[in-house]
Amino acid sequence: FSILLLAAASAGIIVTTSNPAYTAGELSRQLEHSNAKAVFTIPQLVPVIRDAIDSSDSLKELANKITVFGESEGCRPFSTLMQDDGKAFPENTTINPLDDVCVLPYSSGTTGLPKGVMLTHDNIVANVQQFRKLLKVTEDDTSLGILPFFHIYGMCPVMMGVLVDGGKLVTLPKFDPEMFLKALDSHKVTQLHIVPPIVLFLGKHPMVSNFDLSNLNTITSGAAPLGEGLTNEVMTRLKAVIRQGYGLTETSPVTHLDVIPPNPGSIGCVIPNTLCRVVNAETDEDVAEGEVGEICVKGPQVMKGYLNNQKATDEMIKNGWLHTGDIGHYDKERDVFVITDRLKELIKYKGNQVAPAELEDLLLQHPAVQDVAVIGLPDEDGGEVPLAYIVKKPNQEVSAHDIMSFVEGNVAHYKRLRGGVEFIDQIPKSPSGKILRRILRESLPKPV
Ligand code: 4UV
Repeated sequence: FSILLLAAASAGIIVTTSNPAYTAGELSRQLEHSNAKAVFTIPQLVPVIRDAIDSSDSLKELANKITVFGESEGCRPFSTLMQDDGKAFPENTTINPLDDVCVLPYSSGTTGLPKGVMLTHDNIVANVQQFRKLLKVTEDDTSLGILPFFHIYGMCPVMMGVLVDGGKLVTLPKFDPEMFLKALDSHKVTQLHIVPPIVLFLGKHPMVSNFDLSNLNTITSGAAPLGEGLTNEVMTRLKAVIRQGYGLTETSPVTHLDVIPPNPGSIGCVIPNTLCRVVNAETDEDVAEGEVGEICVKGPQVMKGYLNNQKATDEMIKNGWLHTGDIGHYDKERDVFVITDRLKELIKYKGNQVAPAELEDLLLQHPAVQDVAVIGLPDEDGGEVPLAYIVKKPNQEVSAHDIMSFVEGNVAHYKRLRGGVEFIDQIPKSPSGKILRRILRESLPKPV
């Protein structure tokens, strides 16, 4: 994948990446929307790609343009491209870095359907240069590529961030707890980029103690909020540093990356050559230190725009400032704290702000809680009340009342779980680790 991506970039070819879990319908939408001219995939996914191509007349020509890593009937093996003596590489490719699109990942941004995020060569190169000094990868480092490379976090900070400084990147096809731990141990992994659910696994799972993770010195967590409590717990258990990175697909992606030693619970300071404001979302005026507002950023990593969607671009980038839709505050060191992962996810109880991430971090400290997600439940009295979905640890008994009392004893009155507690088997999450609150909201009984 890295050879393909970097070769295409050098040849001036745009790469759009998609989730391997996509259905034929989702794939055909992206193939059509991005105006794809060829498909590169693995043999296992050829049937779903053929279904996607067959579903639309406009995609017919792609049927003969499938290249696979491996072998599959009717497809070109990627290895045949590697046998070229270099003559096939287009000569005289001219790239205008500020304007030409390099990669086109899809993101829903703050609202709506997935949109093609136009990241130019300049966006990508600028961002790699901005974060590499903070990542501090050396030729002696080994990283584990556990995050999917189709997502901007796996593609840039992980894949490009490790390769650009000569680190070794061991890849795994998916997260399997035992395979993951074995790989960390046997490859003596030193640096790890993960998402909060994996931090949680490293902090809580008994199996972790059976492996030697003593080479692991730096863990970077991003893509979703990671609370101070869990961070400290895992740092103590693993004797490794955990610092957060933050950003969006629309920002190539890094805008914030904490330094070492980190400030647990914070995403750190804005990275070099980037500006950050925390603003009152209604007035667009800067808020003071410690006050909550929308995080806005400006820098060379901000996308050119959404493909064929000027309206959504203009809604997100105003006067050169990208409005993240995330709310947070900053401290006297100018370290930023994201208090919930999206503005619209904020729960407001009688006008008071309740951040789901804050309650989740607290609930994770409960000895019987394996995983948790908190959403807002519409409420006649308070506007919205927090409801917790809880995954219990195996062989643990705990009642809804116990959980509610635990929260009551630890937070201000307006943050109590007035919406109640539901026990479920698994918290729905995207491949990049974000809680899919929409799915939980949709499972709620509709008001009559
Ligand atoms: O568009 P996206 O799916 O992009 C990402 C990017 C993850 C990154 C970026 C830079 C890093 O250094 C890194 O380690 C990971 O996930 O989703 C963007 C939204 O994800 C939430 C926030 O709501 C963004 O608008 N998000 C990303 N990182 C964090 C986060 C974080 N550290 N804390 C809280 N929310």
